[in-house]
Amino acid sequence: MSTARTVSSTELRTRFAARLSQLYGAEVPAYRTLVEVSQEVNQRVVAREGAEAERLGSIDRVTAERHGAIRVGTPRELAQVARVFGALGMTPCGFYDLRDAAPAAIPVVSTAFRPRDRAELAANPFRVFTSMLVPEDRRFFDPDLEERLRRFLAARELFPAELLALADVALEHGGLPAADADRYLDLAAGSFALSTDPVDRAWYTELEHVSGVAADIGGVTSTHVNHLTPRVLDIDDLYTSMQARGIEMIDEIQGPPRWDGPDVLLRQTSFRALAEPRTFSEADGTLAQGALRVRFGEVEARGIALTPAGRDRYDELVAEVDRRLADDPGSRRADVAPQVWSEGLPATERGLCLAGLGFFTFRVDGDVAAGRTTREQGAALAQGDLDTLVRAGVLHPDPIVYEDFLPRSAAGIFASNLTGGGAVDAEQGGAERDADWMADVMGRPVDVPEEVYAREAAASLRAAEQVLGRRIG
Ligand code: OOG
Ligand code: NI
Repeated sequence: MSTARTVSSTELRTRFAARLSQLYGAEVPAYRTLVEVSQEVNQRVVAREGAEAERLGSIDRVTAERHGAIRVGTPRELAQVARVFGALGMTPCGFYDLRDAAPAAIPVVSTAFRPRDRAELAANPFRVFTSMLVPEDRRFFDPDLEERLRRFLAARELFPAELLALADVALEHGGLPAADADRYLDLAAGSFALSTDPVDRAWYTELEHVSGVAADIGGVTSTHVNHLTPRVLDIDDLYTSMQARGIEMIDEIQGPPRWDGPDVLLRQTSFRALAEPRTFSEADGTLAQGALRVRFGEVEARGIALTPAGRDRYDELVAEVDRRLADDPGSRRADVAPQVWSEGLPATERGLCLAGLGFFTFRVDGDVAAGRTTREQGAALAQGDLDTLVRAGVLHPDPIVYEDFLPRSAAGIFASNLTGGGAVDAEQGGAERDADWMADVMGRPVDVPEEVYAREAAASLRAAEQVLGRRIG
């Protein structure tokens, strides 16, 4: 009997994430070490903290969790990527402009494809940070180079037509028949493998003078996974454990510091990009062996999503840390940052919630739901506002994990892994690119991360109102 079983988008995503992990592990053996050490770290944290360790995600989710990064050259390619990942239940979320990101400008704009809903994230949280080159940007490319880049990019096909056709079927039906699913996964994973095609040395080098990322995108005829990032529960432990295995890490952990308060947003670090053998075609037509250093091993720890007010506070703290470091050149970031943070951010989850700085969902207390309220809780219910209900223990806040990215960290990781910064002409104008432009190119909306979190918080309050039988003000 033939089986007409359908493989859902969710299952396709799970299988694709596993395939990509296999592929990247075969291509970059140090990634396997990173995954191994990540798992050791996570087990240590669970042993040390018990249930607390799973507060920001079950250990099963965290163990399976990866984000990939890819880079494409044109709006057409980006629109194709949207179909390939759309088939896996991943939609664009967030717009990141890295062209003027400190500390290193990169000629790309980016979004992340990810499952939007909590349940889908829990089933498999795989996401892909996707950057697109902006050859029109005069700060990086002159008209002549832009023209040659466009011609080069227009002549390549990143994805086979069969893959795109299957993607459209999956998008329409929410999955694929089993045999098509296998084919889809083969073609999709194959599209992100490192190509063995010769790299035109002169062309690659010319682009590299502008930006290493420009060369990685526009200097080759295919795309590839740039990195595949596991999630850890203790990134400081990971960092020292990797060093202990003799793997060279970038200088710092990017993002928020280690401090005594709650983990927020995203902390990331990576091992240095490795020299990978590649074949080059030389000006005289001969082939030569060489190496490129473009792929690295990133790892991340995730914390609580911040509200726009929390995000403003975060940006202020980042600026304040930089200011103090500049004022006192002898000081160390690892000392200054925790100090600045403890002055500027509540030291508890509940404090973060009550200050309106973090995103939380709200759960009605079990006793209250069963009709057993204390006097204080009764008074809080009569008053009905969120703060009072939380303070009285009628509602328990649960943190919403930050599922997105941080441009500053992204640029920091880029920068730490590039040799030679490239040349940016700050006098020249940049091409207008924003989330609407990107949505237009892809023919689908780009979600605003903070709106996704706010909707989730609001939905939990509506559910709590149902339980309590009254409105929460
Ligand atoms: C993407 C860098 C951004 C992250 O985790 O912030 C990123 C790239 O190198 O192409 O992946
Ligand atoms: Ni990344």
